[in-house]
Amino acid sequence: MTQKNCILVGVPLDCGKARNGCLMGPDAYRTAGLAEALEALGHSTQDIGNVAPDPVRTANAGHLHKLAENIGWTSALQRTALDVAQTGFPIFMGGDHALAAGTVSGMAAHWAKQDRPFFVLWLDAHTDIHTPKSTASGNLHGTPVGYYIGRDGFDGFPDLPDAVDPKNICMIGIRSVDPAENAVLQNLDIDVVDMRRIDETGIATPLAAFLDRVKAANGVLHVSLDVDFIDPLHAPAVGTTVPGGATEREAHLVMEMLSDSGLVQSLDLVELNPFLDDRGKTASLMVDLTASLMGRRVFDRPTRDYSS
Ligand code: 6HN
Ligand code: MN
Ligand code: MN
Ligand code: MN
Repeated sequence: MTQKNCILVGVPLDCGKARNGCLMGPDAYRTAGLAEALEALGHSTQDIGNVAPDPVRTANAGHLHKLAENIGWTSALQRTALDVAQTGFPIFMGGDHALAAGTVSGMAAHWAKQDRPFFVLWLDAHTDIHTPKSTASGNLHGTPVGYYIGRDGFDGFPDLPDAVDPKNICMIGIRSVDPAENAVLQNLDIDVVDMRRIDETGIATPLAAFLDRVKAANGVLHVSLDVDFIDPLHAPAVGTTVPGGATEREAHLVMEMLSDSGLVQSLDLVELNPFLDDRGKTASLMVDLTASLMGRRVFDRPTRDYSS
């Protein structure tokens, strides 16, 4: 992989759900040696510290958990993404998945200005496509996809500069979908690769097909990696564990194929709750997966062509 200027952005956002702890995520990545791992691969790194949310007051949150704080983070992160994307490869160290409303919409706006088609790979047990109106839990970390594709119901949130086309989204690892999410997904062209499909075809086949589409469109790719994509056996430090997830090797293979593709331009690391970790093993795994994405290899082997 070509050498990148990695911009590490700390996002101690913890308001997307009730259980606290994701605010410690950025420091857990620092402690686990994310910058050092990237530098060992020849990349330059710049840790710009932690972002803070814009101050927002909103009445009428209803059953929504910390609505105003979520809105303040979305505007601050949209701005930050637009800003840092100009100088390097942003790595957003979360923070819970509510941060993706700001990071993904900001990256989409950045690439729209360059006239490049923008694609998203969503690695998660969940589809996170609720709106503030459809969420039953009231937890806004279940809504970022709904926001950045431009669904209605995000009253009070910043206007969406450039919506992401659902056709340009692939979700892999899916195994927990709420009824309202299932209903809206029936009418959208998002490629939802659930665990059953991974069992049936292996994880490389649907990923290779998606990467071919990105390449054919001369597109760029943002990756949003939720800790719960991985099986809780390997990655226990997350509040929303769902059994039956990707194995450690499946997760590495995804990252290695992404690295080979050269298409990825930005990354979210989300939902790490260090308070729930087992001697830092989840934080370390997330750092190792990022290293695989950024070019780390166990062995110099010829690149395999997965296209059919
Ligand atoms: N995540 N669908 C559930 C809800 O509360 O809306 C879970 C959301 C999980 C959020 O994966 O980042
Ligand atoms: Mn909270
Ligand atoms: Mn998620
Ligand atoms: Mn999830």
